[in-house]
Amino acid sequence: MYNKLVKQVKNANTIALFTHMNPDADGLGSMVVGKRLCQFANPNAKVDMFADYNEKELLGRYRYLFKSNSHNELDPPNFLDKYDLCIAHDCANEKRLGKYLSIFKSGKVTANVDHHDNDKFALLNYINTDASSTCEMMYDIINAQNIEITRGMAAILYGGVITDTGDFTHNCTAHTHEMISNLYNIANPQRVKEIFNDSTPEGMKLLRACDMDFYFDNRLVIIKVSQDQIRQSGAKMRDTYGMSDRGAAIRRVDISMAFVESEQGLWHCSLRANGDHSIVDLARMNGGGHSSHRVGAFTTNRHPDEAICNMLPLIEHLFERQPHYIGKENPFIDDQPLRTRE
Ligand SMILES: [Mn+2]
Repeated sequence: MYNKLVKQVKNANTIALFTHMNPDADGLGSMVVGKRLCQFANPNAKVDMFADYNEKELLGRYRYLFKSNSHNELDPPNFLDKYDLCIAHDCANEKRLGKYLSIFKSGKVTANVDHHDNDKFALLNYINTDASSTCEMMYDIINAQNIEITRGMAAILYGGVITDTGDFTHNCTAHTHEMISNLYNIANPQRVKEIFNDSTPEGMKLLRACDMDFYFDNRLVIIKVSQDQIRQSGAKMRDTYGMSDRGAAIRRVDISMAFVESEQGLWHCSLRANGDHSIVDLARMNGGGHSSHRVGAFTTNRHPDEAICNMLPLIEHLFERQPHYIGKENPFIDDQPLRTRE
């Protein structure tokens, strides 16, 4: 399936790798693994990595993904105007490339590896919306190429999956768990979790300080985090990651929305749905995207209250069409007699 891409890597003298702006563990991780794969397939190629990020934010746990714990490997000063091959990782659309979009577009050949509902903005598009993460797709590429997974790569792939799935709470399939089972003993999962641990004292203060409101008999939770609240708690933007997962973990909640104000005054909303509920239409009506019916996001310049007002009729309709999920089945009890395997 990835043969065309591998052929392009082998033929390219210069390769540029990209991930989305303000990248996360999956975006950066899949790109770093991508670099190792490119260097293996084509040892003579020049391979550069680009990510449009806010320096302050990234100078945290993500530095571990790079040699000598620094981001020096990113955004090289001596980059080229044109690359033979440009590959985007974990980018749902070309806007997500931020200030590096023009370099990406300069590529003689462009490629796109992603697990979101994707615009297919490249020449070669590898989109798998069933994958938990782009790291899961990199794992499939590694296997398709019959390459042995190193300790470092295993840790990166493991980290990408746990962060993109909220510690295996959403977007996981049997294949995801199969991959994790193959990585687990080589990845040092305990240390990976320590590095990507989301909780800080300031983050917990922020959780206490932010607005959290419940509607529709607790079926909808809306969390709002303003820049003032972030500042007053001494928290960082990364302390706001995973807020929507926290909302979705609350009993009776069908849909969780977390609005976080950016330093530029925009509001980024991440959406989560439980059961068979879907956030797809809510993300779409606000010009956002989704990686599954349970996970999506959008960014708006309107105040959350205004955005919420606009969404209320649709939310009401969603809840009317689909009542609150109350499981009747007891998954722990069965009547099957035991027997030995054939
Ligand atoms: Mn991802």
